[in-house]
Amino acid sequence: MPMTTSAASPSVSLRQLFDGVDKNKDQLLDKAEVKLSTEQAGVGSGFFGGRKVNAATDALMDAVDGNHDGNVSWAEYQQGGHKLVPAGMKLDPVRAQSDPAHIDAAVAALYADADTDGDGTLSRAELTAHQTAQAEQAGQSHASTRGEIAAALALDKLDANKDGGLQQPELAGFLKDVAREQRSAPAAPAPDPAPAASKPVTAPAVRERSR
Ligand SMILES: [Ca+2]
Ligand SMILES: [Ca+2]
Ligand SMILES: [Ca+2]
Repeated sequence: MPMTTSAASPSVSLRQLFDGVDKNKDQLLDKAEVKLSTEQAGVGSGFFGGRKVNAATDALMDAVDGNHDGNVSWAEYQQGGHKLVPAGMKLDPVRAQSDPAHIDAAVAALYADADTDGDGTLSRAELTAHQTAQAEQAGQSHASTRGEIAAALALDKLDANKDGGLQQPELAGFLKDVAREQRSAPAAPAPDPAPAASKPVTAPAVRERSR
């Protein structure tokens, strides 16, 4: 079992992440705030910087704005925080809520895959390469851009000790906090009561067997 030696919190909490984006402190993240936070993470460098920022902003809003009203509430962030995890993690958000060891295992598996020099830290290059490969495997367009953006955001937001790399306790601690918040989140609002077009339930065809 790894020893914990540092007294300071080794990881960022979901609440800290939310508060960092909520510049006007109205307890809602609007698109402009998410965009600013994305720019500040360094996503906007390079020739297509503006487009990258817009794409990343849309993706982030889409992931966590549960009711799609253009604002992300703290409750939505609590419920959707698990969607902010690096791509390719074998993390079951339901299991994570009751099983911290599941989170540790998922983080260890990610590092086994992505920490190619094995120093226990995901560097920007390692994160970019891993996230790019994940996007490629998922058949997504602009995989290398997606990889760069994911790495920039992860390092800007989750690098609690500000050493420029992501250590396992930084990621595992954050994910455990995400799981805690999801567990304590108010239930998602009930879906629209309009009846969904119900598919006729067809009984499996009974095959008569004559003997
Ligand atoms: Ca706000
Ligand atoms: Ca490394
Ligand atoms: Ca770090």
